[in-house]
Amino acid sequence: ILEIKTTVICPATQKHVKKYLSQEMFLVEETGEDYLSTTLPYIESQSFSVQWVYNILEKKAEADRIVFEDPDPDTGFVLLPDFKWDQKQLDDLYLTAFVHQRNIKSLRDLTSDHLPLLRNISKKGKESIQKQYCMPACKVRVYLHYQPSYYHLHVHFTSLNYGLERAHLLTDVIMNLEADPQYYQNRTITYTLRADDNLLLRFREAGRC
Ligand code: M7G
Repeated sequence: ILEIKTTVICPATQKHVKKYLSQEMFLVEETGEDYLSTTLPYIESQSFSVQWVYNILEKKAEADRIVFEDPDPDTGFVLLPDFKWDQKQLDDLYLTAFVHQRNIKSLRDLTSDHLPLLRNISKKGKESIQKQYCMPACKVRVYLHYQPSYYHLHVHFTSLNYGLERAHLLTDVIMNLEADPQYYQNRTITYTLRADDNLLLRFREAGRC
């Protein structure tokens, strides 16, 4: 049987349309310094809206879809099915945990101060998925994307059928921060950007790509 899976995005902004058109890719090796001089000013200039995340955290949206919440302002999070998952079958399971703390943009901001938060998400997220979907932890991949599309820290919980592009496994992130509190401020992080990505333009202007 031939199966076709489609994702319908409506309404779609120009940004959505762009995301699904194929584009030449370029590799960026972003040092800690590049982040401060190029990436951070870019993120701040774009004012990417994360209002939809705040709506979820404040129960103004998708409240009925919440699978688990830990309300603690420092270590708490909300876990719910991602838009990419219709919840009809477990082989494409996809949930996302959004942290209650509002000042963590991405993996780059994480230090050893965030270890209690990360350990809490790892433990309670996996337990909730096991309880709700009878999906054992050894069947779930837990990771952060870098660069993310939205700069409010969130963690992906997916079945093993999803690709690993941009993924930084949560267990690795925790171990790296245990070994070096400033690991993600200092480390070079490599990722690809599409030719039409404005961040790539910034790296080109900076002579870094
Ligand atoms: P990302 O790693 O920042 O970006 O993840 P990516 O889409 O490039 O992977 C953000 C995640 O949030 C994605 O998996 C989106 O599908 C998901 N997402 C985006 N929006 C606008 C919503 C939403 O309103 N509700 C839910 N539940 N998930 C969303």
